[in-house]
Amino acid sequence: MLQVLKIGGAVLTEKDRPFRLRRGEAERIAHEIRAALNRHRGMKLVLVHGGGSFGHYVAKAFLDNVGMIDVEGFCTIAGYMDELNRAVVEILNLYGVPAVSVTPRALFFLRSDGSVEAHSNVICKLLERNIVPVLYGDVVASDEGFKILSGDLIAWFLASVFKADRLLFGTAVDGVYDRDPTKFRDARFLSRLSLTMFSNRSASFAGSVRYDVTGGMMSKLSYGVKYIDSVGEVIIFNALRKGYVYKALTGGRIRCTRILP
Ligand code: IP8
Repeated sequence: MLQVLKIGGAVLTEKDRPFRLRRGEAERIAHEIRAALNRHRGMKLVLVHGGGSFGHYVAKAFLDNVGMIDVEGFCTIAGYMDELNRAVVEILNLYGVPAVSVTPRALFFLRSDGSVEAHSNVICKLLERNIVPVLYGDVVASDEGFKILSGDLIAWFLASVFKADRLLFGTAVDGVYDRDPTKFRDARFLSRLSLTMFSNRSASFAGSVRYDVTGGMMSKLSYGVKYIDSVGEVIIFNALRKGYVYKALTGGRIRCTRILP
């Protein structure tokens, strides 16, 4: 069984304080991942994490001040993402997860039409050896200079290339609502959402932060339209709820939104 788990930056970092890891959450999640690997010995797992108050914060500063990601922006954002990734991988290793960092900017190229080119074979070789590759939202070369490649897109892309049995998005909210629940008290929680039915106006998301440069929940859903047919189960759930990462990885019952073709 192969699973791709994306953990959002809002789960792993303090969204209102730049460059702050939520160490307690990262440790709990690492512990839950180890427990899930113990339960299902043959499980292959790809981890992807978001940029949170590391990558998004710095990328926004460059986009606001320079209007683009120039060479300095590329190197600076890369540095902060590496720092976050280093901390995450260290915690995973501490809890016994055989995790290694895989730097997306060394494998991925973003074309101007939004499609992705990648050397995903390397990741395949790691999975065959029971390693847990840890990728992350990153800055990458594109045919229009440098661009931000969201961890969500990486997760969809790899889940589709590897025909993953499950693609799990661990976010800081329970899933998708028909309207923003922080603004509308009658917002309805969607336990299932069909991407064919999905329209950019009908679904909204609580918890997107001011400096999120990759578009939060809306992008997460729209990236999926291209890839969903080659992925098994796709679930958006709240990774801040204790035990949910473990349950999601082991097929337990959780409050979540199931994404359907
Ligand atoms: O949080 C964005 O990744 P995401 C990464 O998965 C950067 O969208 C560098 C802002």
